[in-house]
Amino acid sequence: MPIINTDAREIHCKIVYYGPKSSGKSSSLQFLHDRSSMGKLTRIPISLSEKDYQPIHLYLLNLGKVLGHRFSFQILNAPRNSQEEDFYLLKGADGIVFVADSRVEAEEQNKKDLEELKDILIEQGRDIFRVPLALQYNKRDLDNVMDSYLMRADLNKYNNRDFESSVSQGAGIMAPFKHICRLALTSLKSGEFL
Ligand SMILES: Nc1nc2c(ncn2[C@@H]2O[C@H](COP(=O)(O)OP(=O)(O)OP(=O)(O)O)[C@@H](O)[C@H]2O)c(=O)[nH]1
Ligand SMILES: [Mg+2]
Repeated sequence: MPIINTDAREIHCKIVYYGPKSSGKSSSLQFLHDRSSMGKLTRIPISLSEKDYQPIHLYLLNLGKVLGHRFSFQILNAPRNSQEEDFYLLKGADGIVFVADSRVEAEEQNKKDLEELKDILIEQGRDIFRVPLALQYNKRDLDNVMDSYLMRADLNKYNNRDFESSVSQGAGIMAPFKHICRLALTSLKSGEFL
């Protein structure tokens, strides 16, 4: 749910990059950061004091005024550690990009992690069919990848838009990001979360 501060006239939406270990979540965000014009997508370093916790990657995208409020997206990603950490990462997400690993050997992990995402959302009282979600099939540059129609059969169970990407080739990363931002804005404008 977006954080709306009516006094300060500010809205913050939360976008989470989620998916199996090593699928390319951090690389995707780093790519977006490197490509963002005039440093609009700012990386905020966060260090957590607990030594067992991995740092969360947080980026901020300020979009200027939307609905008369200063508007920003908070884009988060964290290495996969435990369901408990995933729970807090996903809490209140206004949009999720599920980054899948296209390699054949990652098939079961992709399916398992999508299932876990659904279960976490259920625990949070949310329905995966209604949460803005985009699928990004990453690492398409590698030789041993699944056909994308098979990945779609495995993973696109909730009627979401899906995208092929390769961070190594700098292809297909911007489209799912723009799509999820658009979906989050649409839910906000439709008043679903207000
Ligand atoms: N060939 C290829 N390698 C990629 C691609 N995207 C990421 N990688 C590599 O895959 C490895 C893991 O990428 P990360 O971005 O760290 O993956 P992650 O999803 O953030 O992983 P965790 O934080 O551990 O869950 C790195 O060595 C990347 O360089 C891609 O599209 N193609
Ligand atoms: Mg990472």
